[in-house]
Amino acid sequence: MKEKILEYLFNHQEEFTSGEFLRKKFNVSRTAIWKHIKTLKEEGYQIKSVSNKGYQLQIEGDQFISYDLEKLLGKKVEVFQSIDSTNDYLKRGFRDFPDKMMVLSEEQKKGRGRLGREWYSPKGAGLFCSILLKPEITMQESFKITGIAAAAVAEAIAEATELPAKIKWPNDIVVNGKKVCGILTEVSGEMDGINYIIVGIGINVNTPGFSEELKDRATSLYLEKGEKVFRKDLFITLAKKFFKFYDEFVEKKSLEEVLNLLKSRSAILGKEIIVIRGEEKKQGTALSITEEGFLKVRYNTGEEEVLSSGEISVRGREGYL
Ligand code: BTX
Repeated sequence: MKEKILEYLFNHQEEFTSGEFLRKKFNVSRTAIWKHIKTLKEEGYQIKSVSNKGYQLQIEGDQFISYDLEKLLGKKVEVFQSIDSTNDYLKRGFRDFPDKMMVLSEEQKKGRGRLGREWYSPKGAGLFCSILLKPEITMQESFKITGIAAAAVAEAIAEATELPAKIKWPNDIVVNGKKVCGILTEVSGEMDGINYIIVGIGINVNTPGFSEELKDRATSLYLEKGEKVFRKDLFITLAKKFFKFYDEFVEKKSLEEVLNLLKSRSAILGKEIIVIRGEEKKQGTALSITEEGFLKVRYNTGEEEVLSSGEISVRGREGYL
C-alpha cells in the first residue's frame, strides 16, 4: 500500500493529492493513509502536507528515490538515509531478498573495506550501494564478479564524467593516481553452490575533501572534475553496465567485454608492483590479465604467479600507492 501511495504521488508531483482522494482510491481509512505518509517521511521522502490541499512529493535535485530507480532499472532498489553498512544489510536479509536487489544509503555509519578496514562514507556526497546476487555458479567463478563490477564502475565514471578512470586490480578505481572507488565482494557458499554474492561499491562522487590520513590516496569525482556530478545518472549507468556484463557472464559464460576493459583501463599492467600478503611483500611486474580476469605477476626473483584476488601496491610518482 505504501508503495502504491508513493507511486501515485510520484506520478502527480505537480499537484497536491488530498487524503480523501487517496482513501477512496485505495479503499482504506484516512488514518491508514496518514500512517503510510508518516512512514514514507521517516524513510526520507520529502512529502509536503498542507491542510485542505493534501500531500505533495517533493524531489530535490540529486536525491535517490526508490520507486524512481526501480522503474528505471526494473529491479528492487531500497534507499536509506543512514545505515551501518549496505553490505551488512543485504547479508542480514539475503534469504528473503530477491536476486539482483540493490540497496543505497546516503551515508554509512560502519562502511567497510576489505580485511575489516573502514570505508569513509559521509552523508549526501557519495554513492554507497550493494548488489545481492544468487547465481548458479561455482565458488571459483565468483572471484570474477569483482572484475565485472570494476569494469562497470570504470566505464560508468568515464561515461558520466569523461574522467580517465583506471582499474587498480582487483578492486579499486583510480583517477589521476588516487582512489575514487572501492569494491568489496563478499561470498557465502557451500560445496554445492553459492548462497549469496554481495557486491559493495563505494564511490566518492561529490566528496569535498578528505582527512589528512586519506587525502594523499583518495579523491572524488568532484575534486578531479571541478564540478558536481549527478549521482542518480551515475548510478543508473553503473547498474545497467553491471547487469549487462553480469548477465553475459552468468548466462553465456562470456567475459569478453569485461576482459577488454580490465586490460585497456588497467592502472597497473606493465608497472612495478608490490604484492602484499599480510606481513609478506613481494616486488614484481604486473604482466597480464588472464582469460579468467586474474592477474599474472612476474616477481623480481623470476618466478611467476596468477592471482585470483589480493592486495597490490603500484609504483607511482611518489613511491608506491
Ligand atoms: P579496501 O580495503 O581496498 O580499502 C580500504 C582502505 O581505503 C582504507 O583502509 C583507507 O585507507 C582507504 N579508504 C577508506 N575510505 C576511503 C574512501 N572513501 N575513498 C578512498 N579511500 C578510502 C575497498 O576496501 C572496498 C570499499 C567498499 C565500500 C563499499 S560502500 C558500499 C558497501 N558497504 C560497505 O560497508 N562497503 C561497501
